[in-house]
Amino acid sequence: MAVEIVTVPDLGGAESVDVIELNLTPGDAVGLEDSLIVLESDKASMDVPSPFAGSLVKYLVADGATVKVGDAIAEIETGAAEQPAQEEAPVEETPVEEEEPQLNKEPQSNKELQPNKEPQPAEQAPAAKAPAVESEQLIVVPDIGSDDEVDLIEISIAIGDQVEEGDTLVVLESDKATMDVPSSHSGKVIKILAAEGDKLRTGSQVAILQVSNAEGEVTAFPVEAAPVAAAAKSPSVAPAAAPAPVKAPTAISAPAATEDGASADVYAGPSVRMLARELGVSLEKVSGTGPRGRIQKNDVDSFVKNALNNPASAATGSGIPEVPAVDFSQFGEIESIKLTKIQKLTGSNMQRNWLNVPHVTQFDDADITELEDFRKSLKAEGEKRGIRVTPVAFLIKAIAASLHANPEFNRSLAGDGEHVIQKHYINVGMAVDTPRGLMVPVIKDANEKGIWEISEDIMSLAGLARDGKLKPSDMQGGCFTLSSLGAIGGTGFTPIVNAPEVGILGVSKSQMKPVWNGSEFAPRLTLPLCLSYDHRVINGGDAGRFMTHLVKLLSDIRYLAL
Ligand code: CAO
Repeated sequence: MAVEIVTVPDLGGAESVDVIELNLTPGDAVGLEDSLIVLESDKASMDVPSPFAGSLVKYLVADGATVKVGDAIAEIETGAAEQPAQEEAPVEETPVEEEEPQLNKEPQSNKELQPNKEPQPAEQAPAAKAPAVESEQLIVVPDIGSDDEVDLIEISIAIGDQVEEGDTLVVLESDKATMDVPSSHSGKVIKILAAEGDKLRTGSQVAILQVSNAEGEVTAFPVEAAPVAAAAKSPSVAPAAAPAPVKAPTAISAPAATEDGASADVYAGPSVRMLARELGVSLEKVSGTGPRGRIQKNDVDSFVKNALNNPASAATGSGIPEVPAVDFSQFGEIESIKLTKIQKLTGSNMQRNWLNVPHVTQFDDADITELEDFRKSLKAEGEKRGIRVTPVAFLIKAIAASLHANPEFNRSLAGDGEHVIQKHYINVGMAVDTPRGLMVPVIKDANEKGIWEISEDIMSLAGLARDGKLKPSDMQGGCFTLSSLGAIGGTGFTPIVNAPEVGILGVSKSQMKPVWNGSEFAPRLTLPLCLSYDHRVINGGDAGRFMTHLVKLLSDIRYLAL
């Protein structure tokens, strides 16, 4: 028994292609040359035949993924102890749709997609488990919690390095976080299969290690499945002879633009791309309604209709004059500091939310004198448990209870503009101030957790955010956001709604204030609360009720137990 990994064969020049079909399900019998998956480039679709007979263990790519030459596709268990080396199986190409005139007009397109029939370098490793003491182990990106591609921003190893299981091999950066890719094995780095600036996803190849058989069930792997010519074109299969420098500075390249002006990352088939070209539509601006966000022809049609009906749509902010560029150096010494990816993304999200969402902010104070007494009384037990309880834990708990009592705040506008989506789960996002920028991890099912558990979540998520180690899944699924500047200061601010959520609570620093109790002024610890909401979904009455409920819970936390 051996498990073989099938990789994307030579695409004849196409740099990256979409996986549009997974033909089998794990456990299925696979015959030699059976089609495993269907790929689609800008110009044609292609079957990838299996170079092995056996049974499918699992796919290493998802339907809708973008792959390139050399990416791992699937694992196949070949019942035999000895298998022939993986050959470059010819790609069976079929034109995508008859309506695709480009294939007729441009016969060279077909040629581009012809499989490379050149014999492969003799360096291919035997595919069977090698009897030798040493064998080769492919390391791929583990599950990163989403199907999205992320940027490779740092290679932490060099050819010849000895790495231990768990050592960081490369660092990836998504829109929201950076992640270390740890080595799943100990061994010597003999090839690095990715380069800085590459876009990788779950299952993408990272490196090949030489490991000893003591490592366990290591299967020899055909290391030269990607032809050299294609490797030269695609940085993701950069030959090992050109190792990336260790700890090189972060370099994030913009996604490559295609001839239709759309990013190569856009998920759309050739006929849709052609339609977009004909209509002069940039596909990057079109939201896909197909499976996994695939852009379909009707999405392009709707985009055009919408653009015609709203020539200067306020919803997108178009028509707003740009802020003029100023040469500040004429006034004194200056320095240009590059924004981090997270800062850029936060900036564009803030602008999008500010322009799209009609904001109203409402203010109130909660009397947290007793809450603070209780919180301080937890200190000794907290030390024993290794948990620090701050007012933020009570705020999250009270927000969750207020969302439950006021479900309008747990809604989002549906994309069709005709519905609102009512969520029946309660996840609360928490803004965290980090050196790389603002991050918003999400405390899941906050309504079902107690103060200790919420405090643990706050500590771990804020720690991961500050270390740049949040996974995309840690930041997804929020229903409402808390932005606490309490430890920093201020008396109030107007937070921007984190759309498509419809509410956000800003919290400033608590202060002792004299409060009239009916007969005298008494010193009370008051916490300033600022609730911004999307006035399309929430009306003032809803907001008033939400805030009053929240204030009641914080001012008398016994209500939190009800
Ligand atoms: N008033 C007074 N003190 C407060 C307070 C408040 N509203 N909230 C917290 N504190 C105190 C705590 O009591 C604690 O002090 P003690 O240890 O003496 O009890 C201290 O501040 C803790 O601060 P912290 O920041 O370490 O922890 P936290 O749980 O209060 O907050 C977090 C966690 C992640 C919310 C916070 O660290 C943070 O990053 N806030 C910034 C959010 C932000 O940037 N918002 C703006 C987004 S829009 O640009």
